[in-house]
Amino acid sequence: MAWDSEPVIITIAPVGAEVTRDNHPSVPYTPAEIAAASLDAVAAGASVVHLHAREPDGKPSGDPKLFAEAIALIRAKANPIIMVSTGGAVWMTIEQRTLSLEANPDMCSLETGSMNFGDDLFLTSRPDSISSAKLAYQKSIVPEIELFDVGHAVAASRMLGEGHLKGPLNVNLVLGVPGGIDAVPEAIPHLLRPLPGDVRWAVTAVGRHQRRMLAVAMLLGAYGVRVGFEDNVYLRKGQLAKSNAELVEDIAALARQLGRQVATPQQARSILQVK
Ligand code: KMH
Ligand code: ZN
Repeated sequence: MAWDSEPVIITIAPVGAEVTRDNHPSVPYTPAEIAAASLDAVAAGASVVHLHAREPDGKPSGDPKLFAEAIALIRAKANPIIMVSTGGAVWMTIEQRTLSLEANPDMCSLETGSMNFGDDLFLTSRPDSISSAKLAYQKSIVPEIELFDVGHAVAASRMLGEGHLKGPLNVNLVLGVPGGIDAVPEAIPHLLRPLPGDVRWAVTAVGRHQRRMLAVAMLLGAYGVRVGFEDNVYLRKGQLAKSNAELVEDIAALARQLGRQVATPQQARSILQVK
């Protein structure tokens, strides 16, 4: 398939588990704030929303009620694909991380291995990964595999061969997390090498690497790219983005300049085979 034959799917990750209001004063915490930031981002061109939940004081949470509240507010006004995180925060147990699957999302992120994550350990054992995938499929939730390093791609390929994952795989190459693969163009083919040819791949890059690596990804034919405060709060060097939506507007404009159309939620559902 030609690199530009399909519109690019923009995922908005409005809040992760690490970013705080010390990094950006508008990091959304409550379900209402997360939903509002997501809806603005969808209006700007995002077609997938990758969600984490926070307590009102900003502490990361696995509480499915918080996820469900944000999801209901988003679905009341728009129809993006809703993806919940099962990566959660580094200190959460796998049980806490997978509670989000109870909130009836369309998709979920899924880890297939462990790593250093900054100064912390981010642990996902193979049995935990297999049981999380099983739980997602039982609930008809489509996983997106988060590949922070090449061993995660090898592990995903093995899980696919064993039937623990269903093809075609959706993967997100996460570049530049300290402890994972670095954010360089060469990382992309390196992460894809262990995977089958029909894999659908998207790219996330953290911090200052975001815009460059997403441009490379779009030119190489990635199905999707991700922006949002979870990964980066800057529009340009030294210039904070006004909002999550501004990051989406910027990457959507870049996509068009590079010759890629931007997918609508309906097109994203058809490309990713999500009902
Ligand atoms: N917060 C990171 C430790 C995911 O959403 O699946 C994990 C993470 C990945 O954010
Ligand atoms: Zn996440």
